[in-house]
Formats: sequence, C-alpha cells, structure tokens
Amino acid sequence: SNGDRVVTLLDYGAGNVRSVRNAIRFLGFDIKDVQKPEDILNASRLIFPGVGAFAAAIDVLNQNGMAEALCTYIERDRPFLGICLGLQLLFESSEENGPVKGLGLIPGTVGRFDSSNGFRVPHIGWNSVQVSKDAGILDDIGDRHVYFVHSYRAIPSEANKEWISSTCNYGVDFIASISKGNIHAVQFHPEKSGDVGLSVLRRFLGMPKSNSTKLAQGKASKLAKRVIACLDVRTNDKGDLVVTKGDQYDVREHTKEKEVRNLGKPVELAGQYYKDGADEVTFLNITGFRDFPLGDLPMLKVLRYTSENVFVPLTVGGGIRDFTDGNGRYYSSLEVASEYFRSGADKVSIGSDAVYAAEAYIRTGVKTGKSSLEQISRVYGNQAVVVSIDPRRVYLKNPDDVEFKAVKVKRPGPHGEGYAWYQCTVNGGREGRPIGAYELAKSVEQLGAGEILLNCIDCDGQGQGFDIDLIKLISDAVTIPVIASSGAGTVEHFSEVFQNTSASAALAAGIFHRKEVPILSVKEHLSKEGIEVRM
Ligand code: 1PR
Repeated sequence: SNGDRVVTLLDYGAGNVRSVRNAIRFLGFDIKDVQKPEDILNASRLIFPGVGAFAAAIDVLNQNGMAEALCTYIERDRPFLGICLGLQLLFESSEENGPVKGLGLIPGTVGRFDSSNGFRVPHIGWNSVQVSKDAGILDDIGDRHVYFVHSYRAIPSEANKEWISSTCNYGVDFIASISKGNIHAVQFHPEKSGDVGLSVLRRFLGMPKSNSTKLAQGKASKLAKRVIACLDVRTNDKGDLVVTKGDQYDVREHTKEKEVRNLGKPVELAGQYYKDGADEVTFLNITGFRDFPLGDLPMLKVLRYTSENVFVPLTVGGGIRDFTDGNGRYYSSLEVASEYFRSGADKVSIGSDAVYAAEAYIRTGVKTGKSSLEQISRVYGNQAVVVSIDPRRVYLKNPDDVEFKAVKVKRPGPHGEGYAWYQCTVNGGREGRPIGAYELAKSVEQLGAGEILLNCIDCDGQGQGFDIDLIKLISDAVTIPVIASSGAGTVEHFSEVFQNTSASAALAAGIFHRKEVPILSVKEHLSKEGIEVRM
C-alpha cells in the first residue's frame, strides 16, 4: 500500500533539511511532516535530521511536546533514524554552549573536538568508520568513506557500548553510529555521502538489499583529502546562465566581441561531476557583487535542480550581503543565505562582505555580531559558512616594507624580490583592500567562519599549480579547514599541495570543464601517492 512508501520527517524548522528530503524522494518515498506530537507516535518510520545548535533544537522539542513523543516512540522500539544532531540529542547532555540537557536515552555527554592536536575543527569531510555491530543499515559501508560535518561528538564508553554500531577516529575515537533494535542514528550525513549514503537510507527504509559487504576489516579511519569541482557561474550577454572560467579572473574571450566564456550549463556539469566522483560541488555566482542574487532567481533554480540528484555537499557563493532593492525593500544577508540554504545549498561562501567584516574587526577589536559572517554562522553553525579569499600577490624586497604578513617566496618576483604579501580584493578581484590574506583568515576564523576557500588571482586559470607559499601560510595560520584553489593543471599539482601544505581539500575548475584531467585520474594519482581519498 501507499503507506509503505511514506517517511515521517521531524523537521523542527531550525535549518536546511532539503537534502534529506531530496534523498528520500530520490529513493521513491513520500514525506509526511510532523506537525504535532501524535504524528511522531503514529509514524511507521521516522527520520530526524538534526540541524543547528543543540540548545535551540532541544528547546523547540521541549516547547511543543515533541521531546516526550520522541522518547516514547524510541522506547517502543519503532523504526527511527537520527542524523547528525539527531544522534547527539539522544545523549544525556552536550557541552555545546552548555552543558545543555539532551533526551537522555543514551548514557554520555557530547563534547567538542580538540583542535590543539592538529585536527582541524569542524571535522569536515569524508572519513571511514569501523563497524562493530551488525546493524543492517551499515551493511554496504565496508571501508568506503562517508561525509561528516560537525564540531561536537559523543565518545564511546562502558556505559553506552551496547548502543554503538560504528566508530570513527578523528584525534579521538568517537561514535559514528548507534543501533539497537529498530533505533538507529548516524553522526555522518547519509544524504550527502553519495551512493554509500543512499544505501544506508535505502536499508533503513527496508528496501531490497544489494550484496552485502558486511563488517569493515579493521582499517584505521582517516579523513580523506577532498577534491572539489568549482563552477563559476554568471549570465552571458545573451542572458543565459553559464559556467564560465577566467584567466586571473578575466572571464571574457580575447576576441573582438569579448563574449563571456561559456563552458557549459551549471546543472548538467554539476551532475556530471557528481557522477565522476567529485567530493563536493561549489557554485560561485561571480557577478553577485553587483547583481543581487535574490533578483537572480536562475541561480536558486540551479541549486534546486542540482540538489535533487547530487548527493554530495553543495556550496554556493556570491552576493551574500545586506541589500536594498530599487523599491526600497531591504534584504539582510541572512535572508540571502537562508534562500540559498532553502534552495539546496549545504554551505554558503562569503567573499567581499567578509573582507569588510574583518577590516572592521581588526580596526575596532570588537565583534559586533552584525556582520553577515557572524549572523549566518550563529544561525546555521560555522560549518555552514565558508569564507572565499581572493588575494593578489604583491612582491616585496623586504618583508618589513608592509604592515601585513609577508612570506619568503619560492620563486622571486619580476625584479628579483624575495618576499610577497597577499593583498585581499573585493568585487571579483576588481578592488584591492588594505588587508592581507593572513590577517583576513585569522579574523574570519574568530568571527565564525568554518572553512576557508583560498583562491589566488595570480594563479587562477594558469594551470601552473597552486600557490604553495600562500596555501602554507594560511593553512598554518588557522585551525579550520582550508580549501586550496586556483592553478591546478595536472594531477601532480594536487599531490604537491597535499604533500607541502596542510590543506584539507583542493578545488579546480578549468581542467575539469575543459575535460583535460578527469576527477578520477586525480583521485587515482593521490591514492598512488599514499594520500587518503574517497574512491
Ligand atoms: O564577493 O561574496 O559576492 O563573492 C564572489 C565570489 O565570486 C567569490 O568567491 C569570488 O572568488 C568569485 N569570483 C568573483 N569574480 C570571479 C572571476 O573569476 N571573475 N571567481 C570569481 C573566482 C575563482 C575560483 C576558481 C579557481 C580555480 N573563481 O573559485 O574556480 O581559481 O580555477 P582554476 O582551477 O581554473 O585555476 P562575493
């Protein structure tokens, strides 16, 4: 009957669960949203994708009687799947802005990862898990990677060991999933873990199983280095939204007409890169600084369509700032970001506006809480906020010639300069600002950025390799993950950046769009070099 293909979803409205919805629909199920506590008690299967902050979530659940219904449902051993915060909330308490009391169904406290031992927080990316219990839903995982994004974790103990079905290691062993009877919860995101994640959901939904690979064979878990495909998107002169790609940020052809370079359609390309094994897909609305994105509805459509079929994380950037339109209607940057999230983005990326926020923070030493960066990370969590840095190299004879952090460069400048500082720019590289990439990175980390997308205008589109000096400088300066970007031309450039810097991910555009280097070749090369990747 139809009832067999319905999933009840507990979405308490604290954030974006669009990707969970998309994955459920992709598997052929309908969704019934929980409106009142009875809907939980009457569910034939319930998915609880926790998002946002622990305290906010528990408050909402307590206010409307959902917490009690949820506990009853779980105590009755009814089919349940919690995701991410949906796992953490089952524990007794969390240290996130706390201690804050949880539902108390599983013994233990949820604490924060410690970034002091070289493990960057948030734990973002693809990691493998050690399955310790035959839990059914994990049967297809084996040693394949699944996608995590979180700063807090529950630790295995004598008291909770009967619940644990898998663990993961990230500086410490933490609980990757729990299973007991019909109750399951996973710290990772099955809806963002590609095929292997879909198979976890498929098994929870009781669908026909593929050949089981069963328990993973004792391979230590290790966070994989991510390979990200980036789509710079803008409308061309005919008004079509196209994927374009610049040379040092100049995206026009060198012809008389100077048309915008057209490398394909955004939704199609994103779908292709997902199939090719991209670990993430990033869209940059590169004219967002002048065209307001909520007026630019095609980009929201691109996100909606892409997220229906692409089950890895999606980031979108461009135009995240406060804006007043021609009719005097004011939009906050938070509204812009919320619209991106609602349309299917998992993370948003802020460029120009983060530069202004960092400049103000350095000047005053005060966190106003009002910048787009601070507001969005407060509401959606810092793991959902990327800061895109667009620096340009400025050579120096003497590192003391500027007030900004300068580095000794491997290759001297045009006049034999041995040093450089990296000047931040805004508006798509058009305007240089009085702040360096190093100072910006440090500031935005404090203001709530969860990740840095580190471009380099000099290297962009050149295919000569990443700017190792810059990437080393920045990845050593912060404890959040850094995505190396700009300049990839060969597979060796990817191993070079991972062997010489502590970047967590490498992003490329041109070589993928022009089909010069397939994503699979990059992964195979990295794997051959002994670098952990998701295959
Ligand atoms: O300032 O918040 O509106 O955000 C604008 C965003 O658009 C920023 O993230 C900025 O990096 C991006 N952007 C603006 N102008 C351009 C341009 O190219 N004219 N694209 C642009 C930046 C850089 C990379 C690129 C890599 C890899 N693109 O993301 O994809 O350099 O390229 P490669 O592998 O071909 O070398 P805001």
